[in-house]
Amino acid sequence: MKALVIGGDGYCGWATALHLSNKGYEVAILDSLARRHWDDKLGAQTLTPIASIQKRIQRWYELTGKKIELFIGDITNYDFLIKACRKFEPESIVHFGEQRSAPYSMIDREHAVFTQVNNVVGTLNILYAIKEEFPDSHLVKLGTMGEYGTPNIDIEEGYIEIEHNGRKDILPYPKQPGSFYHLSKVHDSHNIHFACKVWGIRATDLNQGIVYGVLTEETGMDELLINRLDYDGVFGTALNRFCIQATIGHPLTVYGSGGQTRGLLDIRDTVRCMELAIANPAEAGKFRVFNQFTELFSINDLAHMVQKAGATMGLKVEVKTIENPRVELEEHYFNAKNTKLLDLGLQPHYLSDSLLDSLLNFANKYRDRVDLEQVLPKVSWRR
Ligand code: NAD
Ligand code: USQ
Repeated sequence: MKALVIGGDGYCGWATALHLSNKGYEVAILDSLARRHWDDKLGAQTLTPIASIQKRIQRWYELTGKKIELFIGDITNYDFLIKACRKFEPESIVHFGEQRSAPYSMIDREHAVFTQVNNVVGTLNILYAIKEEFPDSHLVKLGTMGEYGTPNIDIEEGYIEIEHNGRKDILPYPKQPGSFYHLSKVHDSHNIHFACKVWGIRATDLNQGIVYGVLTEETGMDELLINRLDYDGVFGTALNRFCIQATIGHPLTVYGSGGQTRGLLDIRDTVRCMELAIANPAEAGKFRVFNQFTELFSINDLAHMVQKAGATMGLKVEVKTIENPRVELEEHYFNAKNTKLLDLGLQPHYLSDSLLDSLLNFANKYRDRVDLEQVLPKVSWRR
């Protein structure tokens, strides 16, 4: 089976490309390398030193004898995308290739417009490439749990049965996203759903929660294969940031009251979910939605778990509440379903078991690379 991993130089994409290659898939990576450029412009670097994509792929080949083809270019350029697809002839298209930071999308008008054009146009081009020349290939697209927002009812997997004025229907679950980035994912979902309906495309939308950790079986094989670990106020996500803050003695930055609750998963489960989605493709014409997370935690839960795990390493970790730069509910109901991937065979890693191995130990090893200027948030939703 041939899998094209779009965004394969990024955090989830790199780990997934290696995992699929290890499992015997023929893999190609397509990436514009834009993320490295955005980091440079922000003056922020991943905590772990990552090699060039060419060196990473070469090292993988030396270690395993498995080849990964590379296409460098931007999927908003249809001509480039279709040529890469013609050359590789993918059976699965795994799409991670988007601007994925909520704060980045809220910097100003320019970044909001860029995020939505990059994400929505890129996905639309993929849908056209599938429709025009690869109608049987399966699109596996990364969505986000943040598409749903924080409604005061249970969150289903993509669809909800609604009874209204005596009639019933199963409809897309209502969306209340919290940033222009999260909104771009909602727009993608609508476009994919429509394309499935009118062209008979097969697609799976994986509404992923917040991913944590550095280590997978494959990225842990060699220092040159190491994955990125972002800790800055723009691309760093809550738990990854907390672990790095803990190792440098910076108080953990809980935004607001810390009652915000989210779905989370270990990067080792991300790669396994991708494998499961590809191995069990959606039917033609079907827009399938899975919620991809393994556990629910509030931000306060995460901070206290890091504090506790830090203590076992001799770290004295302080938790500090700072003014919330975002506009979001800080105390709310949150109960989301996540049974579809478990039914396909996912066996989750649990945070309580992996906090040290997959995160705090890495954070500690590379802590000299932390740029203190990047730790506090600078982007505000209100400005
Ligand atoms: P990342 O920034 O590390 O990787 C994204 C990659 O896509 C980068 O290498 C970038 O260069 C590439 N890219 C972006 N736009 C492109 C374009 N137009 N053409 C070609 N390549 C392009 O992000 P990530 O954390 O790996 O996230 C991957 C996907 O998973 C995103 O769609 C994101 O929304 C989703 N996701 C991530 C998380 C998380 O916690 N990291 C959680 C839920 C969902
Ligand atoms: N938060 C803190 N302190 C921090 C950083 C974040 O309290 O130092 C809070 C935020 O206010 C928010 C929550 O933690 O309430 C999550 O923020 P985050 O930056 O960890 O995650 P988010 O912005 O939602 O985005 C990340 C990924 C995105 C993905 C999303 C999944 O960057 O690509 O779509 O997680 S989800 O959160 O389920 O929508």
